[in-house]
Amino acid sequence: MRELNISIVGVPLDYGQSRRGVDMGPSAIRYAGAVERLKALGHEVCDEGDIQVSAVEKKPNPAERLKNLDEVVEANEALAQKVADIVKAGRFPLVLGGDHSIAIGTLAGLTQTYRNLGVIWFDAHADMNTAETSPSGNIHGMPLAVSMGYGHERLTTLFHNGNFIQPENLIIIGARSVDPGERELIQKLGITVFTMHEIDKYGMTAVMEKTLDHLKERAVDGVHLSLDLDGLDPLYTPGVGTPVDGGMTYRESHLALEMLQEAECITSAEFVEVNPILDEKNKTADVAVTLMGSLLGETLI
Ligand code: HAR
Ligand code: MN
Ligand code: MN
Ligand code: MN
Repeated sequence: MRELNISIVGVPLDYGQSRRGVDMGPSAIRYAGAVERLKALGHEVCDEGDIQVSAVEKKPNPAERLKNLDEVVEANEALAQKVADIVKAGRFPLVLGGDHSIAIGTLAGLTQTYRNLGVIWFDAHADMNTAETSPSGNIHGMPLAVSMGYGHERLTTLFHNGNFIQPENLIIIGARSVDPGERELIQKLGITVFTMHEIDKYGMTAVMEKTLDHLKERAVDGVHLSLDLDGLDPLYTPGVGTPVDGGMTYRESHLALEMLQEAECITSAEFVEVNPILDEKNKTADVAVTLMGSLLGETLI
């Protein structure tokens, strides 16, 4: 097993969507024992605390197409800087959300160093809307589009050097709720998506083998795992803001992450959308931490 120097960064941001509470995700994940679990695996772990998020609750402005754009930009700029510094220090960034809009900052920070980054996106959703296609105006439905250079200018230029994620380097796993505009962009860019249909049909083992082969062919210089807890079925992770039935099981998701661990390819990760207010006894944060264990070295025997 690789022994890593892990830097944990919390991002208590809930402005990328409309349900309050996901800002408590980092606390819930820490409470579920993330640091202890990773240390027990032999990693050196430094909890770097939380990115500061504006606490001002302003009234929603219906004229604004993108909800809370200023707040989302501000937090993501700070996150991008932090992640860039962690990578430059030779450490492994482990980001705790917060809603999925924080992937904008994480990826902007990573691409300061990685020139051909691979991204594995576990999610019920494609998160590939733009201001024009979004049915909600929620920025957590947009981070993948932004990271490939599509979307509101303030988001695509955030802490950026123009080094976007290549569409060929992205793999989405677990999708089952995709909007019409997202589908169009997926087809236009030729994104690899393993929906629940492919997982049902071929099994998770084959899906992960194809994922790993694809990233190898692309000769990526790093692989980021962005794991939205709503990728799992809400039976296992009820504490998320936008649950969608028919998701990955507990064992399927663990198998996937165990295979990533065996391949020793992951260079950064984030766990997002844990909402303790909607959860049952911190179950979703507990699952997040067990998944971190599988990703970072735990074996059953
Ligand atoms: N696609 C819908 C939208 O854009 C819902 C997005 C929900 N996204 C997340 N992150 N929970 O995956 O509003
Ligand atoms: Mn808040
Ligand atoms: Mn998401
Ligand atoms: Mn999602």
